[in-house]
Amino acid sequence: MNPLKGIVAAAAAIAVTELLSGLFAYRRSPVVGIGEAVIDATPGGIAHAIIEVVGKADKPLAVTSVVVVILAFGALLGAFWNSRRVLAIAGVVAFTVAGMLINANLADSSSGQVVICAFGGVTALVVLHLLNPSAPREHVQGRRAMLRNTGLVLVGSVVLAGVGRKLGQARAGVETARKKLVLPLTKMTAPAGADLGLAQPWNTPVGDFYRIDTSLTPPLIPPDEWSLKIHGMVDREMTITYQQLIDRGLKDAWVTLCCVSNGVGGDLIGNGIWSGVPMKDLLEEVGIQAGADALLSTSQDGWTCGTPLDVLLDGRDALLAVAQDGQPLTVEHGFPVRQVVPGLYGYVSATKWVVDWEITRFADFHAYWTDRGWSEKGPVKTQSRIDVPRGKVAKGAVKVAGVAWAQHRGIEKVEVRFDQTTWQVATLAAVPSADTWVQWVVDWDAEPGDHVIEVRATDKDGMTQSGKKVGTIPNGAEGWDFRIVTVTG
Ligand SMILES: Nc1nc2c(c(=O)[nH]1)N[C@H]1C(S)=C(S)[C@@H](COP(=O)(O)O)O[C@H]1N2
Ligand SMILES: [Mo]
Repeated sequence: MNPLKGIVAAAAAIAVTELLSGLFAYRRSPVVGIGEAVIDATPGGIAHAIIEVVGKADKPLAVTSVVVVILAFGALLGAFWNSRRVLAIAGVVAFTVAGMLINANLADSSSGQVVICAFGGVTALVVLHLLNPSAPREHVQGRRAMLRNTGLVLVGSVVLAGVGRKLGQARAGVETARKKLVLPLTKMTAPAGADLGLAQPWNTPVGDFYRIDTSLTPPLIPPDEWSLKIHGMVDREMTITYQQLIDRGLKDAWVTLCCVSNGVGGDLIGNGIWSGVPMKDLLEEVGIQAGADALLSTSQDGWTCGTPLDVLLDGRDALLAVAQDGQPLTVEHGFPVRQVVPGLYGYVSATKWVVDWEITRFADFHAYWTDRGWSEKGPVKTQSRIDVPRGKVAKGAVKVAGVAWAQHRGIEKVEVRFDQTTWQVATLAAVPSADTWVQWVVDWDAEPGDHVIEVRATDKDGMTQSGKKVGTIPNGAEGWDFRIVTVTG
């Protein structure tokens, strides 16, 4: 009886993880993630032999094996749940942690996926507890009821897992459509001399790119169902489809995107090459009427932002982007179409999953974040960050390096000072334009002891960052980034 309860608890755990993965539109559920890890870890020769036998079924086979192992482990733990409770609980915890670690180490894992594993572990414990009566009297009376409950949990698990799988198919469908796209894209690498190789990569890998949005589950839009409606204070309304957008030809631009919520020294910033259609071209085509000063863009999930029209029309690389780093956008970063506007914080410019443009006036609307205490306009503030060293270093020659940004104005100069003495000018790496961050480096002859390193940047308008600290709300943080470094003798 008890091994059966263990199997049911394991099934319930799997069901919960499947359901949550489906609900939140994760690329894959924890069980599928473990299956993929198993495939990856299988030595090439063996994997090849298996594929020869089972053909394309290698993935379902791996996933089924993972399910069987989890259920078997459940049976084992269920068997000694009553006799060796602590050991059984420890077993569930260990198994859950292992699942979390495997999922956390997948190439494109997300923290949500890892959290879902934990929910699975908790579910297993709860079900084992509920199905095992603590008092012997209850045990005698409730045998029948217990059998029924076990059956109910099992049936419920199968239903929930099915619902989760079904929901997950929506994500899978969009992923397949994304993979099938053939866009006229050329893979570009960072311009020569931009990456000093000392700190974070100059070109942020898509998988490491910060993600900020209000959606619990990202919109899933097949490209052939996407269109953008342009209306409001225009001479000619227009609706453009994905194919029409692509057919206009794509322009590539290196642009550093950052979030207004990025505190001094923070990492809500990333740089990449974006490909898309200049927003200016579309705006000129619809004919903007006199008096309009804003583009109110809306995403498929109803998020809104207001962008000044003059910025969109001044010739900078404001793009209706379909690709990042030579690949169609990922679902999380706005697939199939998003905006990227150099020089403005994301909350006033970078609408992901954009489907509607209204040409209007700032006086006539509030957008998502301007309704919640953030400024109507959000030009990026000049900022700099120290990336290395961190913590302890050995005395002698040390490279102090980081990044600075003032998108669309450009960085003129970066200065560093040690222990609040005089500022010294850093060496700047190359940049393709004023729209990206720039890496900087200073050579330091580190003496033993604790040292404070501070950085400040000056933009091409001649504005030098002030040391005065300002918080992120309402329009971006200010102040110098600093590091306290211990130099050992
Ligand atoms: N639809 C939608 N687009 C959005 C947001 C959002 O919440 N919903 N957040 C914005 C904010 S605040 C930022 S900083 C950028 C972040 O883009 P990323 O997640 O691709 O880095 O997206 C912007 N676009
Ligand atoms: Mo943001």
